[in-house]
Amino acid sequence: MSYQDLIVEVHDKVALIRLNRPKALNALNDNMMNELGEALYKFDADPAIGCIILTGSEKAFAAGADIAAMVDYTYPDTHRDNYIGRNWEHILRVRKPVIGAVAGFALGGGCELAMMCDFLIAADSAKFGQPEIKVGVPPGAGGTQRLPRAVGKAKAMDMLLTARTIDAAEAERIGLVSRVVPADKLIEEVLAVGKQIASMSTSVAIQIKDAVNRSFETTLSQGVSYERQLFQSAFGTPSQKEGMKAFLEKRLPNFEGL
Ligand code: CO8
Repeated sequence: MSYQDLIVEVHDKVALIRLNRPKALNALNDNMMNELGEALYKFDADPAIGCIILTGSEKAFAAGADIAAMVDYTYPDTHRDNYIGRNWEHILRVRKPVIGAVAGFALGGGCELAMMCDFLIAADSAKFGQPEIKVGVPPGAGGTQRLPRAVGKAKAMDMLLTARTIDAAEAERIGLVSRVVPADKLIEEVLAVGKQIASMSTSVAIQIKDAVNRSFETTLSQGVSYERQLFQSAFGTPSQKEGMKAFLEKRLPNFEGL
């Protein structure tokens, strides 16, 4: 399948989706978000894929929602068309792991989209920010909700209210990204992480992702209870049999198709 605003590649069991509107620093428009949903659902349903990477260009992951497309919107337009809600959150329905690989700008809706990934690996060139206040709007794709959950209230308020941009080192220090790598090694490093994840049981990866995401929505005791059910049910799966037998037989496990 070919796309207008995405470039899509497959590397072994890892799908790499690149946002591709270079002239607008990957500003996120309707077509791109629709295509992103299509690509994500296609790879999520593909048994040959175990991990998905979402990235942009060297200059920008995405510099925000497309301001030129939004400037003349009215409230009746945004409300009637369910702006943002209709096509920005496909990524949240993907069951397989999604890694965000961020180089350059991840601003506004770009930072919000990045935060919808399961975790982020940043190039040392990455810059994160929620500058919506400078263009006269609050964030609309989860910035006021996911940023404080990721980095705490103080840093989130600071970023959201001042519109300041933080660099990759600060993003790693405050827990917004899990690792920082040299910009020229970003894709190579993230592909290696994706392949590591895809080499293990995809079913178990899906369960882990589901349980971690639940921890943000439930009480501790409900979350632990859910995890325990997953753990106990694992003893009815081929992943558990293969993984534990391989350990005792001192060989590498073969999780192919699991
Ligand atoms: N929307 C549309 N076009 C953009 C955007 C954007 N968000 N960002 C950059 N561009 C365009 C520029 O207009 C410019 O186009 P042209 O060459 O035709 O003039 C081109 O990309 C290159 O940009 P610059 O010349 O500005 O490049 P610089 O390197 O000088 O600056 C910056 C880079 C700092 C990233 C600068 O472009 C900038 O500040 N961009 C806007 C950042 C911003 O405010 N983002 C938040 C947007 S609002 C938002 O995301 C709301 C999210 C709500 C949820 C989602 C709703 C759908």
